[in-house]
This record gives sequence, C-alpha cells and structure tokens, in this order.
Amino acid sequence: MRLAKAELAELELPLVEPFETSFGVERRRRFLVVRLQATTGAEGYGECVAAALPLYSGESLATASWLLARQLLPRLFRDELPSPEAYSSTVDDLRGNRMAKSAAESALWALWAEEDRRSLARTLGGRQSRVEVGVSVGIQPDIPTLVRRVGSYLSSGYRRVKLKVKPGWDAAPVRAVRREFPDVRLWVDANQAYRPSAAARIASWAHRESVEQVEQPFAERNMLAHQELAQTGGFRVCLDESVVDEASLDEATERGALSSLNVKSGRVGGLGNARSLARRARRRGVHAWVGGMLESGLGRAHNLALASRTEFDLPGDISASDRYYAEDLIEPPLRLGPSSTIEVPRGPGLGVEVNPRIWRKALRKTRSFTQSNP
Ligand code: OSB
Ligand code: MG
Repeated sequence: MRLAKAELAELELPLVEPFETSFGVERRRRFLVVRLQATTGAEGYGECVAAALPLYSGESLATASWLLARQLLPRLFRDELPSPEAYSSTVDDLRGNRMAKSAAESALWALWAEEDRRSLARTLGGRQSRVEVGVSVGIQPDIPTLVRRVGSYLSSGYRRVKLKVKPGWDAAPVRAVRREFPDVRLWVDANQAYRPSAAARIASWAHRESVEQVEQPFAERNMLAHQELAQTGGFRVCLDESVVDEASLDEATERGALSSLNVKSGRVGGLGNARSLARRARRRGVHAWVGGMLESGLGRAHNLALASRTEFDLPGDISASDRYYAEDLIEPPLRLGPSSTIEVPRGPGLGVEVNPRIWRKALRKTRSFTQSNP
C-alpha cells in the first residue's frame, strides 16, 4: 500500500468550560489532526496532543507541526507505507518529539484497520466492548463550585473522579469532596506542582480522605521523590509525565516509585509503544489505565480502542463528548453508558465519522502533501 495524500490540519474547539491545572487555564483547545489517505482509498485520522505552549512536556503545537510537515509526513511517501508496528523504527533517528510521531503513527493504525475492514480496537488486540471511564476535574474558582461540578458528574453517571490539585488547592477541596461524596473513587493529579518536601503533607491528606491514587506530584525527572512518597503507603502513586519510554518505566518500577501508570500514546510516541509499556507495567505488578489530553472525539476514539485491551485494569480519563465540547468533531458523539462505561467503536477503522460541518467550523489551517509536493 502506498500513500496518496496526507493532510495536516490545525483546528480549534471551545471547551464547554475552562480546564485549569497546575500549569494554567485552557479555554479553547488548538490542536493538529493528521489525515492519511492510501492509494486504495482507505483513510486514517490521528490527533496530536501537543498544546499551544510546552507546559506538559517540551513539545508544542508549533514543534509538532514543523516536524510533521518537514519530516514525518514527507517520509511516508518514500516507499510502501510501513505497517503501524514497523512505523516507530522508521523515525527512530529523530530524537524525542513523541507527540508528533504519535499523531502520524495513530493515523497509520486507523488507516491500517480500515484497509483490513476491522475495528481499530481489534487491530490493536482489544477484546472489551465497553471500557470503564472516569472524569478529570480541573481546579475550580472555589470549593462550593468544585463540589457542585463533582456532583453533576456523579449524577451523569461517572463513578471515578480525578481532581486536579496544586499547592494551595489540595487538602481543603479534597476534604470537601470526600465529605459530600463518601463513596466516590477519588484520585488526584498535580502535574508536577509539588516540591519533594511536600511529601509528608500530601501523604497525610491523601490518607485521611481515602484518596485512592496520587498522580505525578513531583517533577518529571524526580524518581526519588516519587519513590519516597510511594513508600509511605495507603494510596497508589501514579506516574504520567515521568514515563516516556521503557528505560523510564524500568527505572520507576525498579525503585518502587509507582504502582499505577497513566498511559498516553502521545507521551510515549504512539499506540504501539503505549501497548507495550502497559504490558511491561502489568508484568511488573503495576496497574495501567489510559489517560487523556482533552482530545476531540477523534483522539478519544483511539484512546478507547487502546483501553479495550485487557491490560488496562483501572478506569481511564476518557469522558463523553459533552464533558469536553458542546460540538465534538465526530458523529455520533461518544456517550457515557451504564456503570461508568463508554462503548468502544466497533465499525471498521476508527469507527467514528468526522462531522464535516463542525470540522469546517473548527478548521484554522490546512496543508496537503502528495508524492509530487512532499
Ligand atoms: O495530566 O492527565 C493529565 C489534560 C491535559 C494535560 C494533562 C492531563 C490532562 C487531563 C485531562 O487530566 C484528562 C482528559 O482528557 O479527560
Ligand atoms: Mg496527569
């Protein structure tokens, strides 16, 4: 199979409400989508999770766009299309830039699945028809607003809630949510906001409020601080930003710095790597679950397909369309089903369709690549 056309689109969608983390506030999400079209007619979409500014990782929308346009997409026209499994070895010479690589790779997976007339989930080896999910709740202007927000997610059917925390927005909001909702599965995520000296205080409120899991409290490279927190026990320490490849996962597991892994294909350079890191984590006794980056329905369809694999044993950050966008890019939108689950798309390829009206409304820029003009 050869590539007929590649498209790199930049889109912007307004979030239903601002999403605040320890990094800052996002009101609209600007992101890239790769669309590949093979000579057979099969097509595949891949979403890039690099944000406007390099706050979560060193990549940004601009660096990802540059690398996709200058290297990753032109390379796909050189020979026969690599299989998605072989893809990462064709871009190994380029360091880092995992989100950019993942956007191209995940489009290739979707295209491959469509060409085979199989669902992406099946193509990735997923066997579950529905996956359990939760919701990630941003930092709110005040505690009553937070309690109301959480209450409304619980009444929509979510059973697991992840609160974004940071120094100054932790013990009190977590206590308020726990008081109001004694049975909710409560996780927190700090996106590296704490200094290692905060460990004892974090452990104390997490333990007191029965927080099940504390995600990435310390800096990406600080395995030692995560190890020390993990040794206090009573809750799981989960790593997100710290784990980008096998070596960082092995270092973390050897040290006992985590008991749960947030798996994001963008962070680790693609769905293939995400799958093998999840497998590796589980072999070492570490739980695995699929995270999110406020993706549109396209990216969340990939995340659902990945999460349908049986390695994933904790509920993912893959919420329904209406949690993120009033008008999602896809139709039908993804909806929350019974028992805090979302159905995995089962049609061929990605299994969801782009809504052309919303696509046109969200589109800011687009560039096309063909064999003659790479
Ligand atoms: O750390 O998990 C994170 C969103 C943007 C950047 C980082 C993170 C997040 C989320 C959102 O928590 C999860 C979702 O997409 O529902
Ligand atoms: Mg996180």
